[in-house]
Amino acid sequence: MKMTFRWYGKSDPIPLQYIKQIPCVKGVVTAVYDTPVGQAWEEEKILTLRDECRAAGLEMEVIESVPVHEDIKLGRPGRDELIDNYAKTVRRLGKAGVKCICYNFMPVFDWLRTDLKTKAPDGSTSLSYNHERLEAMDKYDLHLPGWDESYKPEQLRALLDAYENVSHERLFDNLVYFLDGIMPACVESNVNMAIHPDDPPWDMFGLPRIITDEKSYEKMFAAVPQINNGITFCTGSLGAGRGNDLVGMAKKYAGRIHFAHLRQIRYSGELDFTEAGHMTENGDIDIYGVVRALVSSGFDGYVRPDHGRNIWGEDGKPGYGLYDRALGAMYLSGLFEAAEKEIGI
Ligand code: DNO
Repeated sequence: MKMTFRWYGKSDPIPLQYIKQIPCVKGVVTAVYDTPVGQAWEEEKILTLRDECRAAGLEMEVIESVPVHEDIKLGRPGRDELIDNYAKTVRRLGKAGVKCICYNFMPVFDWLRTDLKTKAPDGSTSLSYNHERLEAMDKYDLHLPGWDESYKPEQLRALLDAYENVSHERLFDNLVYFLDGIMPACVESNVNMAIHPDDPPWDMFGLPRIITDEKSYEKMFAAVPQINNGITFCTGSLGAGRGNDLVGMAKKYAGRIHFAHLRQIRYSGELDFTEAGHMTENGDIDIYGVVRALVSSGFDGYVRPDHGRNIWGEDGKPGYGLYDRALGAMYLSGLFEAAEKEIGI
């Protein structure tokens, strides 16, 4: 296991040096942020970023994310060129020492929450999701917390309309087409793809979501069996789906889990949840059980803490402040050390 920490590049208020000071952290998870989605990342930008991390004593072996262009998800005619560009980025990243790329295949939106500052009795704040509130929103006029309104209203409308005819099956076929297109580059460059589950793991605003549970993984691995086609095991995202047996999945997919986002949530309704401190006792996800299952099943990937609360007066980027994620990283490392010693690794 290698412990990592997400870093948003130069605009991140958390300096690399602070990250280096967290005793267990070996590397950062970052990205080239200024290249439009769909274009290949320039080699020079990748190397500059890597060297900046290395100068701070940190590896850059994981990228999160190389975003997938909507035209690939929609299966539009221009997709082949976009997939070629993606493959180019994969090759360049591999050459720079990157081993794992986290990405997602969620239409239009990435993760969604309805509140970014839900206050706990101890004064800390965290992200939360309320399904009724989400359902009450107008999908054409969205102001979602945490969602950088990257689309102009007309663009959003056109995009949402374009998905009207995209069923779950079609979206899945488009994922397979994409993966088939980039797998040769991944195999050659020794880069593992790690798809992030849909967050939360159910359809949103009528948009299909396809990476939600064990069935999705079975289907995806059957269609694209190469080991370079793997997953980001995000306990918070998958855990929001009450039917998901996370300990069982950690065991079953340990060899396919190239990256693990280990975080905690507490259920507040059938489809509602609030994010919490990382410890098992802080919420409803059996973090200890997941770590034990990963270790005993031979997991050898990257790990990062995820979505920290705001504590100690910090007013950090939602989910990505320093303090609580640092606590999470240390807690998780302790669990891994104990599990590994117990099993004799
Ligand atoms: C949220 C993150 C996601 C993740 C992407 C991967 O905090 O886990 O935004 O980076 O879905 O592409």
